[in-house]
Amino acid sequence: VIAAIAGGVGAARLLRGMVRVVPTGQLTAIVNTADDTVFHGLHVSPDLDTVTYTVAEAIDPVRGWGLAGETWRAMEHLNRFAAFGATTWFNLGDADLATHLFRTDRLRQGATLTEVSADIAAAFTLPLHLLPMSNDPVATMVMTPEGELPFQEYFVGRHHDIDVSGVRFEGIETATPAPGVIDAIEQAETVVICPSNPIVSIGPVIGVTGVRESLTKRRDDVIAVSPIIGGAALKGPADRMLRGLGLESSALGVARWYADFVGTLVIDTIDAALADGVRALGLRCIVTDTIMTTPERAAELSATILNAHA
Ligand code: FO1
Repeated sequence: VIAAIAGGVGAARLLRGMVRVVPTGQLTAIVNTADDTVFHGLHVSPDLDTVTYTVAEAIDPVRGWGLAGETWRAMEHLNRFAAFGATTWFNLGDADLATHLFRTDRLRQGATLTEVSADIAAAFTLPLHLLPMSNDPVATMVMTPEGELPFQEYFVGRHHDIDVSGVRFEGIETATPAPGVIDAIEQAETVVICPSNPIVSIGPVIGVTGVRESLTKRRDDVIAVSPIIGGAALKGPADRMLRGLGLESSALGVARWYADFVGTLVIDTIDAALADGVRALGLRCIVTDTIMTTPERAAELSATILNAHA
């Protein structure tokens, strides 16, 4: 059994490969929910949906979020209400709306996010267990020169094109792990930390009560993939965020950030020169191609990760 700690696009691409090398039902993805928010009264869970749609081969390949072949009629009509305060900067496609209607309705009826996520995963016939990190609300808040912004206002509203000097996760102190999260970590042969933003994607999951401790106990069996390649993030603001928080934007910076609870770091061939520095921090280091241009490449990377630990 394998457990994976996941954020959005990078994690989703690795998981799409991992389901090709791990038998059905033997993989549990524990997904960040601190990006979750409410728009138009609908509960949006971007990372859960990005993982679901990607593993289901239903994701829009260009945007990296939302469904392929999407239409936007509801959003176009929403513009009529822009002058009356409707939120028009965050886009929910017509088909994506169905996921949001279902999730929101179920939550309002009293289902937990764990239950709804399992139903959505089943509806998309995902061959993995999809777990939110917590059923309690956690909200990433980003400190910028213009004050503190909720995560989606920073990421989508401001195109993450604004300096970040701090990050906090509202609600994290009291958030308990969703059912199955700690068990998955404790029982997995290998725990994989996906190549997601270490601060705002992996950070909240690690911050949920007990998660960091249970990883630290299994440190030898925890393998992380660096999301920083050649000093930069492939997608998103992870590199600028690390620097904004006074950390080094490199695979070595990631190694330092993860050293307490990660036993092995996978870094890209481009960063081969950093391997000795990673090892000097007391981590094992695997150097390989980590850029997942195709699902086949993601499957190869998954096999490398899992064999490294077998
Ligand atoms: N990202 C955007 O850049 N613009 C959007 O309008 C947008 C809408 C959206 C709707 C549903 C969803 O699941 C994700 C969506 N995303 C959008 C992506 C997402 O908000 C971010 O990429 C993640 O939160 C960062 O991991």
